[in-house]
Amino acid sequence: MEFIRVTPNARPQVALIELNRPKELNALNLQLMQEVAAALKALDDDESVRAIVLTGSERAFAAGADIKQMAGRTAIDMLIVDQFTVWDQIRKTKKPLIAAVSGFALGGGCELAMTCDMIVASETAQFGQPEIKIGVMPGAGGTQRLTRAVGKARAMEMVLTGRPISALEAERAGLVNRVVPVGQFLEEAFRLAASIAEMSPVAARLAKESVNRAFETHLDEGLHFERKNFYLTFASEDQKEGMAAFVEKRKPQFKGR
Ligand code: CO8
Repeated sequence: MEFIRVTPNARPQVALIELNRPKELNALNLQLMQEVAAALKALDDDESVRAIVLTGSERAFAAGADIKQMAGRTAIDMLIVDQFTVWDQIRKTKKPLIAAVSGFALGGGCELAMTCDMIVASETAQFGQPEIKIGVMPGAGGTQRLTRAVGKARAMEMVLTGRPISALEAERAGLVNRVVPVGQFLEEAFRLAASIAEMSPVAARLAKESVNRAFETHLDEGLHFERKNFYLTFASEDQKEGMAAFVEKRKPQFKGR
């Protein structure tokens, strides 16, 4: 891996992926995105990992897609490179994925954070879709995920003016889970990940799928999907263990089976 660092057990059962292209503020070139997708796939397959944290540096989560790599491309070059396949792979990660964001999360960087399941932000984080300033528009889900997260009025303003919002604005708008001092954002993300890692991995996977379904379908279909996944949790040993532990007044030991 050239542009990322992967630590499978950064904390017990919690993996860390760090974007590591500091000179370019973690600009997302195709190779970096391919590395992230490959790392997520490997961590998804690793039974010792139950939750994943994705972070950048204190200065920048990521300042967007790599403008220098894209500048000379034609539409057909973009079509042939088809960089969104790799974004689709990232979106399909089964384990809970938390973005720990400090500094710039702009353009593709904001879109990458929003592709994660939750966002923990440092006070210095800023979220924006500045593509309009360079004559393009968001292309990796920005117009869709941002609008769902912060509503039409705010999303329109961000996408049409390119103005970023602060971490606190993002928290108030429902884009991020919590904002903490800059020295604590990664630890806070680990804490959140660790609290999920204690749960049944089977239930976490089915619950994540079900929450995501809420963005893709109407209520009746979503409720139906949820019900099937709910029934499926009763096929797991973890359901037996979780409920037995409650009755016996002890802490459950979930195995992911
Ligand atoms: N691409 C390439 N290089 C970048 C990028 C970027 N997005 N952002 C910063 N860099 C580079 C700079 O060119 C500079 O390199 P060098 O030292 O060689 O000149 C280095 O990083 C440091 O940057 P600055 O000197 O500009 O640092 P400042 O602190 O002055 O400014 C900013 C920081 C405000 C973040 C500024 O760098 C900036 O505005 N960057 C561009 C932000 C942007 O427009 N992002 C959107 C890009 S387009 C996009 O994301 C489209 C996504 C759609 C699909 C995704 C498909 C992959």
